[in-house]
Amino acid sequence: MKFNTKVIHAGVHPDPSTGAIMTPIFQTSTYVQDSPGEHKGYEYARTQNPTRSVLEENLAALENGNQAICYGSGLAATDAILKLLKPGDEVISTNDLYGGTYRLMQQVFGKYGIKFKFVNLSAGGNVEDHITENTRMVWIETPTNPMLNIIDIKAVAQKLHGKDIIVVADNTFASPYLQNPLDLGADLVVHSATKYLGGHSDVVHGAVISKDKELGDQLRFLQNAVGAVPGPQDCFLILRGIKTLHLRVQRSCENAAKVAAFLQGHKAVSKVYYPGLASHPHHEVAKSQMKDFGGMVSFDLEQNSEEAAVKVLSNTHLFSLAESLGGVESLIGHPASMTHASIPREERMKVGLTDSLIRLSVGVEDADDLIADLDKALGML
Ligand code: P1T
Repeated sequence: MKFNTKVIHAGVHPDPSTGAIMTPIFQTSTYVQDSPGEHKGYEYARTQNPTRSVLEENLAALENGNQAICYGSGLAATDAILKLLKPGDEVISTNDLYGGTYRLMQQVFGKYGIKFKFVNLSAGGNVEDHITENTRMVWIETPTNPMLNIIDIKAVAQKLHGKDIIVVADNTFASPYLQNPLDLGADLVVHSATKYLGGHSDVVHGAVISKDKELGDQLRFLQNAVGAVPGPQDCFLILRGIKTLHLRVQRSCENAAKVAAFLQGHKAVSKVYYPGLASHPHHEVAKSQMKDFGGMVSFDLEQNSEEAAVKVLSNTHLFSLAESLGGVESLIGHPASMTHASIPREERMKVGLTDSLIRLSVGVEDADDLIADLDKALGML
């Protein structure tokens, strides 16, 4: 089955009892058994839920994985993966990543004796320079949030081949429509399904997709043992969102390319970060591992102050000022004070995350209207 068919059909079958074409929301906490241990495959809804099972089968197919395991948020999915580790283990992570992931690693798992090294893995990266005998995981986010750096997943995975190191790729910014990290050598893919998978800014959700059965089984155990499971209604919403994933992401990419080109030619803008621009330092890597370049664009201002950024953010109307991304509507954000506020200023400045950096999630509206909205706001400077 090709991708555009999988989004609609993989794992999804009409309900056998009614013929309902949409997967029902199984709003139940438990299942009646004929006698102890004699049941229809479902015992308790933390352990199994049929709406969730359909979504998990669909997601495994979209990422070409062996199994998918769903959680109540993207960070709950990240938490589950980090729980595969034990005290003393080390993780090599990209130095430019979602602020909440950084916070979870440093402020939560750091307390349990797990050590994180945040390094520049852009393009090929020198991951091998950072490996010690305790390294057990490499955490890749690509494109990165919010600087839109690209990490060469295949190059990193090849360097780790044969070593007892789990390669994780956060595929939230690309979505499985644009990039399939398991095909490039990653062991696990993590998604904040809140974003492109859901696509309508109405649900918080997360998923991990595993290629290796043993790793998948360990995560399945953790899903039940820890219990950060999503509700069935949320699983239904993600399933419904996925049905138009290919159409939405395609339009977002087209719009983002136009917006990036406009910003590049604007005198108030000093830098545009978009992997689709030929001037992007990792454009060739992006071209080789992604189908298109995504709907996220960041840019910096000639007037490099927070006040200038706030002026722009406060004067757009179609771009709504909000955290999150990947919905049909366009959003604008200020990473330094919003999504990445938990990263110390000196750390974020090292990767170019300045006080004047602005991040856009380009939606599926008309590109001309979006550009006119930005033009007006930038004209206020
Ligand atoms: O918000 P949640 O569903 O828990 O997902 C966390 C997460 C994980 N990975 C990446 C790359 C993310 O961007 C996020 C969430 N990010 C935002 C809310 C944001 O505005 O960047």
